[in-house]
Amino acid sequence: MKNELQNIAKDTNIYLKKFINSQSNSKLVSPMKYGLFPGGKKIRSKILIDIGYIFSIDYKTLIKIGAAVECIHAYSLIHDDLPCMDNDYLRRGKPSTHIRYGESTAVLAGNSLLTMAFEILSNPYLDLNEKIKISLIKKLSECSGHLGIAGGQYLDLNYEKKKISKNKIVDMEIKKTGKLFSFCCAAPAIIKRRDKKEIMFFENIGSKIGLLFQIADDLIDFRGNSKTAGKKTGKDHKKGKATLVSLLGYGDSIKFCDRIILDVNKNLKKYGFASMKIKETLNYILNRNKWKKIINI
Ligand code: GRG
Repeated sequence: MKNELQNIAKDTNIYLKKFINSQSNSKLVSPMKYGLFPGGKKIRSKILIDIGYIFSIDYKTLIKIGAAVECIHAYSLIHDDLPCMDNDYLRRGKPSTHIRYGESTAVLAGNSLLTMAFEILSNPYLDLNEKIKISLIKKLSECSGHLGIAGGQYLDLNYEKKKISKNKIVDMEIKKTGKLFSFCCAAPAIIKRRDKKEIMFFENIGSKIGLLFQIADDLIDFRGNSKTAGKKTGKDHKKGKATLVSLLGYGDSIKFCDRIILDVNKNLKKYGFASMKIKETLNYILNRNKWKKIINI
């Protein structure tokens, strides 16, 4: 699992570097690369590849689509760290992009990564039918906008220091984090021109996996140490963030995650052996030993 994730990260980074280097240079290339490399688990690309496996989709095609997803993800991290958002100075074990390059440059580098995602999806080197490419672009823009990541981030900031219900936190976390995972799970079904119902089915699976991933991330913040996490921890509590971990506590959050995994596995049962890879990834996300190592318990 770890080797596979490392290979996916390596292949995604090679493609992203090749893509950026094929363009003319500009002053924003350096902060864009700083936000993209090195680091980043590429878990979203892994999920895309796992679901792509169910549909027998070519690995290289998935790597290119994953590269687009990683651009949006890196953009969200750069903006998330800004003083007007979560105001974090450390990301992936190094100073955040705005600390290294200044705020205005970080905003513009983030914006450029957002548009680069769509440059990648519309590029002729992505060997897919034009209609499929438009459907992918439509889905990724929907997942990123006011009903997806941006809308979720708005709620996350708005809920600070307030008493927020479990359903509202789940909705916020699905938008902020889950929607990008939804795209990763729906993209293979879109590529294979499956019907709307099946695409929705996979989007739903993605939302659940994203929620699981966000809770795991919150658990690291709750009990993790900054050095191993590569970012400042304990900040959710200080900022009064509304998270499922702060509402349910550590033990019930783990139980909540276990239920998500059971539910996703049950849903994917009909895809038989081909769903084995995604099942492994879910266990990796909530691997007790991994948490033990990260949070030093
Ligand atoms: C990106 C469309 C868009 C809008 C910007 C700033 C913002 C609005 C959204 C922030 C969303 C955000 C930061 C969600 C948190 C998701 C999360 C758990 C991040 C950590 O992901 P990892 O662990 O990071 O995969 P690495 O470093 O491994 O890539």
